[in-house]
Amino acid sequence: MSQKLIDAMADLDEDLIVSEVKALVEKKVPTLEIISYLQEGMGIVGKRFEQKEYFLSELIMSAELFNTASALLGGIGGAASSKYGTFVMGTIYDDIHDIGKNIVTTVMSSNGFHVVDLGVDVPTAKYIEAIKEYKPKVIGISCLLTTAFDNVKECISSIEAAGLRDSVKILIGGGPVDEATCKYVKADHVCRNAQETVEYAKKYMGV
Ligand code: B12
Repeated sequence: MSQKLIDAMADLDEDLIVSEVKALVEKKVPTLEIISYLQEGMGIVGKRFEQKEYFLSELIMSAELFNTASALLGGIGGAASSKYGTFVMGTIYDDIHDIGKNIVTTVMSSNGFHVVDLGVDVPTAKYIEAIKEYKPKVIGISCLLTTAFDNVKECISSIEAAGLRDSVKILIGGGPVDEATCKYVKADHVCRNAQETVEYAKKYMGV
């Protein structure tokens, strides 16, 4: 547990983030554990933003600091080879958050999945095209904005209307997404982090 890193991220203290990440890497703390501290710090940044203690500039800065810290971690996970099936992933339309999505795609590909990353602000048509083209057994939709929950719901019901719903399991994730959201948008499962995504994707792909 590194309260120091959580606090440094929450306080947007770049020097402390860099030195603490380096110290944890030196101590061979697992990369995903270090990411979880950064994520917890980001959660506090979000709360301070909500309470108007931080403004948009701080949100932007937090994203930059997260990227700086990630760069110190090098490749996340192990060797990349695609021994399992294809995983299609994107951030739903109207939403441009991509830090969590990028962690999930990197960890999935380093765990042996072939990942097709559709990017951010992804329209429904692009998901449908990708399902037809790559025939994945599992897809992922990232959503960080409660205002975009209806977009996820629309996307999933359009996938169903296109006759493709039975062919894919749909995982969702992102800060405010929970079990109730999962039920509301009619996804199959909500994952809290990248490791859980690997586990569920394996389960759904039967590996
Ligand atoms: C950084 C950040 C930004 C950056 C994003 C930069 C980027 N390149 O992504 C910038 C500054 C651009 C930004 C903009 C905005 N943001 Co913002 N942002 C954040 C912040 C602080 C951190 C998000 C983050 O990266 N977390 C770290 C990652 C690692 O965590 P994660 O995304 O949850 O991902 C993990 C898991 O959830 C899971 N996961 C994620 N996705 C998926 C998908 C699948 C399929 C699976 C299985 C798992 C999975 O695995 C990941 C790894 O463990 C959050 C606060 C928070 N607590 O989340 C606010 C937050 C999400 N933002 C918010 C808001 C309001 C906005 C803006 C509307 C602000 C504005 N007024 O303009 C805009 C919206 C822009 C848009 N159209 O998308 C609100 C949303 C509130 C709400 N109820 O919807 C939050 C919650 C802040 C707050 N508390 O008010 N933001």
